[in-house]
Amino acid sequence: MDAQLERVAANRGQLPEPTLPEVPVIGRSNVGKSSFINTLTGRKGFMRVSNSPGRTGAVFFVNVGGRGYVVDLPGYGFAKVPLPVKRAWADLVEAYLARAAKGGGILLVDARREPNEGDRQMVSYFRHYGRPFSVVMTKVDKISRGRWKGRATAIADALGLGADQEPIPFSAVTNEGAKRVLRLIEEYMEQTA
Ligand SMILES: Nc1nc2c(ncn2[C@@H]2O[C@H](COP(=O)(O)OP(=O)(O)OP(=O)(O)O)[C@@H](O)[C@H]2O)c(=O)[nH]1
Ligand SMILES: [Mg+2]
Repeated sequence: MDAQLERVAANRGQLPEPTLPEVPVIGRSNVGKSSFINTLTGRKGFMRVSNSPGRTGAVFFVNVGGRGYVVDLPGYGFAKVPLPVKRAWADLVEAYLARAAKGGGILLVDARREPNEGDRQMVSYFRHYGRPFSVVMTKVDKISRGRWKGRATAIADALGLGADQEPIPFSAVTNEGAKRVLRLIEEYMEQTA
């Protein structure tokens, strides 16, 4: 994926007016959002990967070949972040999602964990704003392949996903799922409604 970091918004006032389609990448802190984007670009150091979780506190707009943006959003739910910071990030994510941008979203969920309230909130945001979305199950290299299907079903049930929304297995370590996700992003960037 041909990618350039074009803009960083640290608060709602810095969010640009929507122009091209946008594909937001969203999920719990430490779920692997930045690693996910790095895998797709084929550049390990492209987005900063946190050694300690809860580090990406801004919205990053990555221009993909002039066709649209992949957007890295702050992770939610990291306990050690002070409450005022959490509120500021939640405000930023809400302001981001309330913009009239077009394009589908990607919700990342750790293959080993049960979806939480934050994940369910994101599903309801996507539905509320009429944005199509897919769920990607990250870090599948940490569990045996034989468990993928069962985890995908459990995650889909916990999030109330439709039958056509089975979570996509993904790993930034093995590149599992990368091709499928690249196709999905292209599709989402072609969407104009
Ligand atoms: N084994 C394995 N580890 C991963 C994978 N993806 C990410 N990680 C690790 O998980 C940790 C968090 O990854 P990040 O990409 O920074 O996660 P993030 O969602 O961007 O985190 P925040 O920006 O802090 O919300 C890092 O230690 C990564 O190396 C994966 O597919 N497999
Ligand atoms: Mg990050």
